[in-house]
Amino acid sequence: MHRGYRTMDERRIVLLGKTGDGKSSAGNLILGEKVFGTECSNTKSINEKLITVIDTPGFFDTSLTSEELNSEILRCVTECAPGPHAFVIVLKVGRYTKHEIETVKKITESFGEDALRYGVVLFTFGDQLTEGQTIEDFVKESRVLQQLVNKCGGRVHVIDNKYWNEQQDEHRSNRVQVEKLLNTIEEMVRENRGECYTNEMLQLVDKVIDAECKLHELKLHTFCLVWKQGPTWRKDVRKCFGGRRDREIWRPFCEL
Ligand SMILES: Nc1nc2c(ncn2[C@@H]2O[C@H](COP(=O)(O)OP(=O)(O)O)[C@@H](O)[C@H]2O)c(=O)[nH]1
Ligand SMILES: [Mg+2]
Repeated sequence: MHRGYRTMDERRIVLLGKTGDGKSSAGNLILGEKVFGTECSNTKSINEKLITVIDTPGFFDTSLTSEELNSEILRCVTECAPGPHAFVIVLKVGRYTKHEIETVKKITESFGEDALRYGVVLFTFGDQLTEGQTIEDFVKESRVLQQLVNKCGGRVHVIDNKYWNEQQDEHRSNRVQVEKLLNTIEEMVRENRGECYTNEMLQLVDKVIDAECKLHELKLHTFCLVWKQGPTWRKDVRKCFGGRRDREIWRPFCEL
């Protein structure tokens, strides 16, 4: 929950794609630190903006039922309520097979075609591009890929997590490419007038988180008031709530 940071300019980025295509590695690269692997989301301040990256398991490539898939998605997107500013679709440079087409189809089925208004395609394994080939050239070779990139407003970038970390050539440098990716996201946020992608489920999650935060603040406030009243009050309050240990909400009062 990052409610406390809400006053700062925040960008929430969700990484989507197949297992093994480099989502977690791309997340680490964007945040400049090895955080993904075990974690689901992480936030760093970059260029005076809070960048939250939400990594996802490869739920689009498993045999989950649509109900299970939705609950997995819900678990992950809870981290970015009321919604992400960017869906980064991570794909490997290589053959765009039926499997990849299926993955992209599942993304649009789960979030709606509208999600691509917030979409950026990020290719990994960039070192597999042939000499002098740009990512735009590579995309042009496949009609389906070109269609996907077009639907994402032409937004496409490429990194290579293994070979481009020390490269000086700006086309083959992760540092330069991540900078470009973040600039593209900024431009997209401007085009979308600062709005993030949202849907009913995300809005509901947002409301629950807000309610939890308010409840927490209220409990803290009441707890401080009782504490200030001195030992007699504390004893009485403890007596009053002592038998209600079953509910988490009363626990601070039991320990007064
Ligand atoms: N050569 C190369 N290997 C990569 C690249 N990105 C990820 N990998 C490797 O591919 C494997 C899967 O990467 P990971 O980030 O865990 O993929 P995820 O399952 O989508 O999160 C790991 O062994 C990575 O080191 C890349 O751009 N180039
Ligand atoms: Mg991963």
